[in-house]
Amino acid sequence: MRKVIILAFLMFVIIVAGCSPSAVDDEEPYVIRVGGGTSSPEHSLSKTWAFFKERLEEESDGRFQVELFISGELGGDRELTEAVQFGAIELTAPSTGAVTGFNQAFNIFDLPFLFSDREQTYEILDGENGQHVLETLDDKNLKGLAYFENGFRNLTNSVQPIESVDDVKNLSIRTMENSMHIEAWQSVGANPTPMSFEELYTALQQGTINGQENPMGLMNISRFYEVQDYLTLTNHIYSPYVVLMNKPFYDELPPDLQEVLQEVITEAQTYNRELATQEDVDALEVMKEQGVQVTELEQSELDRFQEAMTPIYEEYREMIGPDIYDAFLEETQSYSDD
Ligand code: TF8
Repeated sequence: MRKVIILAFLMFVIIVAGCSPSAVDDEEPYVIRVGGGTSSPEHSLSKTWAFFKERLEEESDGRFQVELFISGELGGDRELTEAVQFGAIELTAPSTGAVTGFNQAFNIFDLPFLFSDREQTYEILDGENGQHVLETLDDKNLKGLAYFENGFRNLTNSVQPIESVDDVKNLSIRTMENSMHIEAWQSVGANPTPMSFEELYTALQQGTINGQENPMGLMNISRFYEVQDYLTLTNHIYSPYVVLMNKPFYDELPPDLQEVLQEVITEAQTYNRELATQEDVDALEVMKEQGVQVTELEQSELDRFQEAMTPIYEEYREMIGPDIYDAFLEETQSYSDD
């Protein structure tokens, strides 16, 4: 309810601002309201937004003003993307898995085991193929600016160490609200329940579900180690964060400010990826210290996970768009041939 009130308030502010004469005054700063939903200011994404605010205000000599609403006060990934779409806020960075409802092409990133190496993944995301997918949002009122990092997803649960794909059977696992994620876990015999990230800790605590999967930085900062005893390093999906801006807002910026914005976003991306990479390493150590038992899987076992999830590829080719699908597979394939 609070979220609804805040959103309604923001809408009201927009309408009033739109009517006031100061909106046409060139001296007024452009205000970028950023929405976010990770659970802590210490998470790499929260730190990235703080960095972005500081750098953008500095580089634009105050012509941009950035306001942060990044503690989940405006909702989760889906609500925030909607809020950007209709202009209640200007900027957010959801996981790609949360954006497929806005454009099916975004399923490409969440194909299980598509990406395995960070540097190569960055090249693909920042290169022609990744940028092309951003453009598919143009007619959805969304301007895709860049990819930040959520990270490689790993599996935790509170029942037993997962040492083989057979151990996953009947695990009741929370997934993102995304059909591909649901099918991936069904294909290995688990019992997936989609729910928003905001509800996850409580659901694990109350035992409504007994497993979840996320990048380690996020699970650690969310203190999942308090309610999960076993971590298995599956790296089954790489979740990029896609940086989305309200398109009319972006289009109306003077060209020099669009340029400053792009430059600072690129700077923030580099900063974010360095932080997220280190956070992944540190998070594993903290979780071990907190008593989480960590299982590394034999390659043969990872192959079994991968094999079971393979039918998803063909199934989603049409939905993603054969051109995008083929181009990504060709590029990832060219890396694995090296
Ligand atoms: C998920 C995602 C989310 C993130 C977070 C809100 O599992 O990984 O947790 O996008 O920033 O829902």
